[in-house]
Amino acid sequence: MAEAAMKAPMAEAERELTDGFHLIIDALKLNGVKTIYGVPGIPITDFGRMAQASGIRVLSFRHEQNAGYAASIAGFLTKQPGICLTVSAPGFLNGLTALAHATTNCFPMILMSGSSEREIVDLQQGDYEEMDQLAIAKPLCKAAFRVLHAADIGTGLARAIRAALSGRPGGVYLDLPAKLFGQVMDAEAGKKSLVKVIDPAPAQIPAPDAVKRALDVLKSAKKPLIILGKGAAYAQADADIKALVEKTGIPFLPMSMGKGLLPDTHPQCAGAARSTVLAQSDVVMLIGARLNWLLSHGKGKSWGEPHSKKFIQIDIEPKEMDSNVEIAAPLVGDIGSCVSALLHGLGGHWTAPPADWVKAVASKRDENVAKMAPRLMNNNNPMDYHGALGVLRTIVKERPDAILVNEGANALDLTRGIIDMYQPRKRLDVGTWGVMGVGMGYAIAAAIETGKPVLAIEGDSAFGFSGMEIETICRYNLPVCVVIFNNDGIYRGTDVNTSNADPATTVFVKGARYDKMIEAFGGVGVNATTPDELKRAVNAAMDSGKPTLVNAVLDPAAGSESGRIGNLNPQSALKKK
Ligand code: ADP
Ligand code: TPW
Ligand code: MG
Repeated sequence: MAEAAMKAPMAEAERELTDGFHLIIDALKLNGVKTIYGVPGIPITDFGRMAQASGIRVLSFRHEQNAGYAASIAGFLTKQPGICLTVSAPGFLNGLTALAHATTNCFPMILMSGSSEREIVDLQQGDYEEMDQLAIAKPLCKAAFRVLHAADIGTGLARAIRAALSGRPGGVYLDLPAKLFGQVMDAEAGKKSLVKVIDPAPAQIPAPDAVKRALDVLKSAKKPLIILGKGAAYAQADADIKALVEKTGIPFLPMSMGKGLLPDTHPQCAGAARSTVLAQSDVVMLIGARLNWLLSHGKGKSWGEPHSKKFIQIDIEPKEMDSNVEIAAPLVGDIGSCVSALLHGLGGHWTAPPADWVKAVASKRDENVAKMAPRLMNNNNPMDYHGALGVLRTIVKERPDAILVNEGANALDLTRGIIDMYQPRKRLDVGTWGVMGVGMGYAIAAAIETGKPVLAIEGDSAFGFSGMEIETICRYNLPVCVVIFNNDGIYRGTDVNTSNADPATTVFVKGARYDKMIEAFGGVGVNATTPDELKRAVNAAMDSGKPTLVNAVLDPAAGSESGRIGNLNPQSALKKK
C-alpha cells in the first residue's frame, strides 16, 4: 500500500510528452509522406531538421516558388499530395504561385507554411513577418486550414490530405502558427489524436444510364475522336485507357501532358493531324481534358463550325460539364471507374469506326510527319529548333522511361510537336496557365520521385525563372540534364529598340554562356553549337546521370513571336483602321 502510494507521483513525473514539431512529423509519416520540398527559416528551421532526422527527405531549395512547383508535380506523378514547406509572409507568398498553379492544373499539393503570432497579426501590431496568410491563400486553393492546438494537428493534416486528393485534385493551404510547434501535450493522447486517412480519393462510379448514354453517342459517330488530357495521365488507369482506345479503334489526340499514355507513334495517334481531327470529327470523347483555351473552348473555326459536333466528357468534376459548349453525354466519375465501365459496356461486338475516317486521319498524319522529317535532319549553323530537336527526339526514343521537362515559347511548342513520347506521365510542362518557371522545380521532383533520368528542354528565358536551382540539382547530385535553347531572348533575340540605348524588351545578353553557371557548383557544362555536339553532350549526360547543363546556341532569328500562340496577343482596333 505504502509502495503503491509512492509510485503514483513518480509515474506522473515520468509521463511522456510530445510537442507540435513531433506531432506534425508523426502525422505526415503516418500518412506516407516521404518528401518535403521547401526553404528553411523562422519558424520552421528546426521542424525541417527534425523531419530530416526522422527519415523524411527534406529538400531545401533556393526559392519557394521552385519548391512549390516541385511539390505540385510530385502530386501529379504520385497521386499523393506533394508537400511544400515555407516560412511566414514572404516565403508563403513565394510559394503561393505554385499553390495556385497546382489548383489550376488539378494537381494535389499541400502548402504548409509557418506563420506569425495570431494575436499580434490580428491586431496588426507589426509582428515579425506579419500577414493574415489564411485569408490570402483561400481564394487561390481548394481549401485552407489553420491548426491552433497541438491536439488538432492530426485532424488538420487529414483534412488537408482529403481536400487535396478527393474529387478534382488541387492545392490546399495548411497554416501552422509558430506557437503550435512548441506546444506540449501528453504523448499517448497525442498519438491517439493522429488520423490515418483511409481511402482519400474514393472511387466515384459513374451512373449506369450515363455510361449507356455515352456509349450510344459514341456508336452514332461516323468520325469519332478521343482526346486524352492530363487528367487521364494523372488517373493512372493506363491499361484500361489503352484498351478502350484500341478496342474502339478510334483515333486519339493527346493533350500536351497526356502524350505517352499511348505512344505518339501508335497507329491510331492523331497528334500530327490535330487540325484535321478537331475540324472534321463528329463525336469527341474527352477523357480528363477541359474545353478551355487549349482546345479553343470547343467552338469556332478550329472545331469546324458551322458544323456541329457532339461531346462526351469524362470528368470527376460535375461542374465542368457544359462549361463552354453543350455536353451531349456527361460521364461524371473517376477516370479509372468510367473507362472500366465503358470497356465493360462495349462488350464483344464493337463496330470499328468507318474505314475512310480512320484512313483519312492516318494519311494526313503520315503526310505531316513526312513533311517534317527532312527539317529534323538539318545541320544548319547556327542551329535552329528543328535541327536541335531532331537529335533530342532520337535520344528520348532511345530512353523512353526518361522524363522530359519542357518550358519556353518556341522551345515549348516545337518540342511538344516534335519529340514523341512513349510512356505515360513522362512529359511535364507549363500546363494550363502556360507558366514560365516550372522547369527546375519539376526536374528536381521528377528525379526524386521517380529515380529516372530527366531531360529538361528550356527556353533561355524560361530557364531564367528557376535557374538558381541548378545549385540544388548539383547539391543533391540529381540525374538532370538541362538543355537551354539559347536564342538570346524571349521568342527571338533579334528585336531592336530604336528610341534609346536600352536593349529591346525581349532580348538578353548576346552569346550568354549558361553552361558556365553549372560549373560554379561542380556540374558539367557544355557549349553546343551543332546538332552533333548537342547529341554527344546529352547522350553523355543521360548515361552518366551527372548534373549537366548544355548551352545549345540557336539562331537568334529562329523563333516566332509567342511560339504557336501569337494569335492571343491583343491587337489595337485603332491600328487596324
Ligand atoms: P489538359 O490540359 O491536358 O487538357 P485539363 O487540366 O484541362 O487537361 O483537364 C484535366 C481534367 O481532368 C480536369 O477537369 C479534372 O477535373 C479531371 N481529372 C483529374 N483527375 C481525374 C480523375 N482521377 N478522374 C476523373 N477526372 C479527373
Ligand atoms: C510566369 C510570358 C511566355 S513564353 C516566355 C515568356 C516570358 C519566354 C519565351 O522565351 P524562351 O523561349 O523561354 O526563351 P523561346 O524559345 O521562344 O525563345 N511570366 C510567366 N509566365 C509567362 N508565360 C510569361 C511571363 C512568357
Ligand atoms: Mg529564347
